[in-house]
Amino acid sequence: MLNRRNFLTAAVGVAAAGGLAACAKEDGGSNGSSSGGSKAITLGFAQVGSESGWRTANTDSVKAAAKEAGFKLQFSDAQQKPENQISAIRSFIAQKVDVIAFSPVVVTGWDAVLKEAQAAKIPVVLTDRSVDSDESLFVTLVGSDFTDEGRRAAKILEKVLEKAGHKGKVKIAQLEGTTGAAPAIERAKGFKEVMDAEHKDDWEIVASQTGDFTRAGGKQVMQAFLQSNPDIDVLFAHNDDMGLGAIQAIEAAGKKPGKDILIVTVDGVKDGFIAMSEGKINAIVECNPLLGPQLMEAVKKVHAGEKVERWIKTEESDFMQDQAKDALPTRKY
Ligand code: GYE
Repeated sequence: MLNRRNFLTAAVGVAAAGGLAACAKEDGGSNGSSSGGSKAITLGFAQVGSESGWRTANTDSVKAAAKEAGFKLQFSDAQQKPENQISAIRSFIAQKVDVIAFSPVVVTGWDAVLKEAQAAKIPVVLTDRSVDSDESLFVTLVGSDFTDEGRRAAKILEKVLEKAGHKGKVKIAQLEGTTGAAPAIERAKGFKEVMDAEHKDDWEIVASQTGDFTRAGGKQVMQAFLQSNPDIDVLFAHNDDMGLGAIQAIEAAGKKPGKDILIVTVDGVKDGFIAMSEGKINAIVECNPLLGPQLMEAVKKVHAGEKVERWIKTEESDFMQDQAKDALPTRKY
């Protein structure tokens, strides 16, 4: 995974990867027509699935931006299964696409297939989620800093607790994303970092389990949490969808989401903002899914053998409940 510490080492990899992209170009890598003019870039994109509102917005953004850029897009939906993504990438290699982009479901298990892409001289661009593999195996990552999102969630929770006038111990339940996925690992890590540094004596995570980033998962796990820990003060959900599922479970248990249990989520999709404007979510840490334009820009450069940054990040904000109503009409996803 990328972090500031290994950024320099990563920068060295860029030169090599840039050379690789240039090779792919010279080889004529594309399977497009032989009309002689500039051929459309063929991009193979292996998406995670359709587990959340965030993912739907991300898929729409990728498809629209590829069209806008004039690329031929080979799109595959892995239904949250890494093995489906591996098959999709192998098929992109067999088709000799120009560039492969993918959002890895989990961080591990990619070395073999990434080496196959490298051997075929097809550059790989990661988007949204990162991998644990050697950084020479991909050119860049277009996506958010999930560790920072976890930190931001903890910092905004301080404000939420203050606003609610909560004093003393804070019992926190955490709904984790898909086990082994970069956003699940890193959001938990960032949150814990702030908690350990600043709230060691008053905050405690009393329950933490995966809800697989889905609404159904969030509802089911929250039901179990409420049974084993009826005195939860706070829910930190790694995405809005799990938070929305949990809200149903909280209401079914006769409690008021946003009051009896304070809720902080990540993403900022429209349904999350609606729940926040209804007082059911207290704060949202935004994670921008509209990565399409930046991704296509990176793909274009990589294909042309130009240098790109190792990590292309997006602008994000945090929202408290009292900002929800004003922000809702201008939300783009
Ligand atoms: O937060 C969640 C989605 O990888 C950032 O995946 C993405 C996460 C997002 O399912 O809603």
